[in-house]
Amino acid sequence: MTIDWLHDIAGYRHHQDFHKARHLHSGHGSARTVASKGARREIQVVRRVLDVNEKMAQHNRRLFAGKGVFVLNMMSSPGSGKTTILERTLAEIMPRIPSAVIVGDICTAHDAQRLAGSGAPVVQVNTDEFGGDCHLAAHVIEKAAAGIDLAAVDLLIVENVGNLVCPAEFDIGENVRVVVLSVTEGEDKPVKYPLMFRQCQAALLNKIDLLPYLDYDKQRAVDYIHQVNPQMPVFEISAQTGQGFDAWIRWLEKRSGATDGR
Ligand SMILES: Nc1nc2c(ncn2[C@@H]2O[C@H](COP(=O)(O)OP(=O)(O)O)[C@@H](O)[C@H]2O)c(=O)[nH]1
Ligand SMILES: [Mg+2]
Repeated sequence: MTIDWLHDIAGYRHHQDFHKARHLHSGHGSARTVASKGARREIQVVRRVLDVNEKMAQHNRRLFAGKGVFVLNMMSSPGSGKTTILERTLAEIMPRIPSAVIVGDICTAHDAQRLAGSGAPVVQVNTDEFGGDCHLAAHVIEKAAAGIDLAAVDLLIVENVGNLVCPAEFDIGENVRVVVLSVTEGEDKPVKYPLMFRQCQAALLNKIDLLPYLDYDKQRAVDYIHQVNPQMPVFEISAQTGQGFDAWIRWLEKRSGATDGR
């Protein structure tokens, strides 16, 4: 069991460029008074950041494929239950499917400490060391993965920084993307943040154990998800009780090629 600390990623400027450009692009504050020529230049910065990231993501994809590692990128808003889902998921699949985790947060190693109990190697990325990024970019994943013995791993799970916006824009070289939506977040997040739901191949609707205590229209949430992504499988789960986990684990095993015929 190892927890590695990744604090020093030199020369990282994506966050500042990306967000500065985004804000100018959308006309925030004084940016409206900036000449359109300047705005065009800033938009190009966004493209460049994403182009560089895409190249790095392709590099990662080749690296992981070469080692026979399947990569899952799990995303959601903060607190929807990603770490709790992963604790239970790893308890179910380890050691049958040798797995490792990269977890991103702005500060603290709390999640790595929680996940280390699974026996999986865990690398914690703290993005406050390079600008407080609200997402994990491809080159961060490459550096974090260097701390993992990929030859000993079949499944690499990335718990992205809690955010329903930015992580969806950054390919990290993953094979599959999963979004978690918890029932305490309201039904309409899929239509408010459609890119995230469009970009993912499955949705986990978490905390369904709380439904009896909430005024929550589950069918409406599922309909909103399908309005954005009509084919998306939606797994209704409770990471607290384990309800719905069989179907989720079966899907994960099938997608990762690790199925044992269950
Ligand atoms: N009732 C209930 N609480 C949950 C469930 N999953 C997670 N939580 C709680 O939600 C909070 C945030 O969970 P965490 O896994 O840290 O979310 P993350 O920020 O997405 O990684 C914690 O207090 C968890 O105990 C669930 O299925 N049911
Ligand atoms: Mg977490």
